[in-house]
Amino acid sequence: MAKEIIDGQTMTRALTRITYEIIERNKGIDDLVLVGIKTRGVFVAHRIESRLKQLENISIPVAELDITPYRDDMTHEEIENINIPPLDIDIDKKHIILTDDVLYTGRTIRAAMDALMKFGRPKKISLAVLVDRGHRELPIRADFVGKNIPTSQKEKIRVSMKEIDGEDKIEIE
Ligand code: 3GP
Ligand code: 5GP
Ligand code: MG
Repeated sequence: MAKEIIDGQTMTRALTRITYEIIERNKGIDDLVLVGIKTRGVFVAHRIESRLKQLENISIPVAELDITPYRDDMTHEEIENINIPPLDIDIDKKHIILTDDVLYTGRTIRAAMDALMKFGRPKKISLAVLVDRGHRELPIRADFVGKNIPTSQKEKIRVSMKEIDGEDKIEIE
């Protein structure tokens, strides 16, 4: 049984707020780069990018990080040792904003940061997520959070986004 906790309009507002927070906390947006973690983290990145264009008329690059193609079949140990394909943009001296749909244990973000460090030397890495569901197993936190949704380990957050699911909503099941 799934219960809707965030509708499309609320998701849109949360992404707009995150975009304003990014603008506020970055005096120079020049060296910003958005890196979305596949799959839905990439859509989160593109939505922030298009709002930045609307609100401030600035264009920043968006790259995709393919960390978890078969994540559901992997153990945490395997996740920490996978080979991640390189990005198609230069991240040296850039301020990277990593984006994902759901933050849970933090292991995916750790793997993402390890990969980024191998690809170059970013000036700074920040993290933006649509949902923080708690249960961290590493000292990782998000700088920008759409909504904190406390969950039990057994619960699952189902994120739907227009780009692949036809509508925007977040459910808990
Ligand atoms: P995403 O690629 O858009 O993030 O991991 C594959 C998909 O399964 C993810 O989509 C995610 O939304 C969904 N998912 C739901 N619950 C879980 C979970 O507990 N762990 C992982 N890894 N994925 C989950
Ligand atoms: P972590 O590595 O922090 O445990 O998990 C983060 C990744 O796993 C995210 O990319 C996210 O897609 C997925 N994930 C973990 N828990 C959930 C959940 O409850 N719902 C969804 N949609 N994704 C989850
Ligand atoms: Mg994800």
